[in-house]
Amino acid sequence: MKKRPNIILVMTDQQRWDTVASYGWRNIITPNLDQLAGEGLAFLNAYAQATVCGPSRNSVVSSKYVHAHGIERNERWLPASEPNWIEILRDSGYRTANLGKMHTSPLRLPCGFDYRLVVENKNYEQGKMGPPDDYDLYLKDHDLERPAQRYFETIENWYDNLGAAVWPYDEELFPDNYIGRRSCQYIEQYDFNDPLFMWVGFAGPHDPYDVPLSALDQYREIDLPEPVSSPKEIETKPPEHAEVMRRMDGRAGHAAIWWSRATPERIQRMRRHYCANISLIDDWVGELRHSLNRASQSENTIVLFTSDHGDCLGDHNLVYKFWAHYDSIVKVPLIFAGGPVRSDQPVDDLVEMIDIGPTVLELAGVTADSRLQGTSLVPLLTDAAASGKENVFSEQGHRLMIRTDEWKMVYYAGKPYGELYNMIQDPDELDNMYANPTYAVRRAELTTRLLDWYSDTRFRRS
Ligand SMILES: [Ca+2]
Repeated sequence: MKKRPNIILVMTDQQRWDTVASYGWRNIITPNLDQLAGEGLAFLNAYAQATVCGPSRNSVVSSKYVHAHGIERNERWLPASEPNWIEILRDSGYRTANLGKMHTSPLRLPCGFDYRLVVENKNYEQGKMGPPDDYDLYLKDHDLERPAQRYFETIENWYDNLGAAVWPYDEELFPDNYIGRRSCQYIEQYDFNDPLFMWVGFAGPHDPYDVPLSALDQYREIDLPEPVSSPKEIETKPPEHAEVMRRMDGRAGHAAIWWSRATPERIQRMRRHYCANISLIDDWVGELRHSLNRASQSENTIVLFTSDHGDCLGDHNLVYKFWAHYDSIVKVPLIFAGGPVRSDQPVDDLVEMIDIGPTVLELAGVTADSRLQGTSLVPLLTDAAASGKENVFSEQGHRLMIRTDEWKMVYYAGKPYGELYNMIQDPDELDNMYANPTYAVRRAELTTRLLDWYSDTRFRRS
């Protein structure tokens, strides 16, 4: 029997699709991701099924849309009756390991893994939100606690920083350094008698945008892109967009950002901190590959890099990800390299995060559960003539999004407003044409497609 490949899935938290230098922001420092994308294949239009952690990650693990698996918020997890392709891999003979963030609830749910090193969000609050995770226990050995909960109290003029902070402890204690180091150790200590599936979940670049000084130093002379927006934009968008920013302003707490304090310099600072965390993770992507090399497994390993959703970072006068389906939020990096994956320029085919599960199973030579709603990307990964999806979808609460090659529509259930963008002519999504009568037929056609998708994926049983 042919030796089955190891598969290493690296998932960051809240990393937008364009934060890879070779095909995104030219000034971000990501040499290892550039190399990975150069050796393999990167997707420029990979859509997350939801805009926050829990629903998005449950869609990845079950390969089902959010309304089909029903996990619509954080601190919830799939019931045992739902499919889980990690369990399928494990049952087929893979050793399955997760080091870092998964966001399961309860915290130590096996989720198909033989081994887990559980690390939650940077601002996870043990006691209040659940028991200590492995990172809390690690910090406790150093007589420390997670600092991110308290930045808003410990850092002077915190709300001027738009969430940016400098990591206050030894750099080796930074969560992503802990996760990266332990993941490399895991690879180097594993015997590889069985093929390995490893999910490395980094906690960054999720807010707070804290990062060790050595990573930040690389960005001292770098100007990152300014936010995408136009002066009157917010008036043409659903009123929720302005309302959430107004409500956060003046509120105290670890996750509040007071946008009234934003200046071009402060936004640059916020973006530099965010990117510096990505560069720190990029170093670990390189280290993971060195560890595979030291374990003599490079030739037989497929590496997959992605994230669970993005972050506006000021685009469209929004921060974070909760309130919209802009590409800054809902598109993520997706890179495959190794094994049968062709080496080619990034492709613009439309794909979805629910496609990851069927892809991994096919690469592993395992038959998929027929309940999975994603489509294997192996044809795209191996054949330049293959093509992606006609429509991709994402949802959050009462918002439903459809994207085609040319159009994106966001439907706000029960509301008289919505969003419609021509993604060819207006890729920055500034010109909302939802209420423009010229596009009424287009809007109706996209609405029908949404309804067909929603009904079909909700009730289809196989
Ligand atoms: Ca997340």
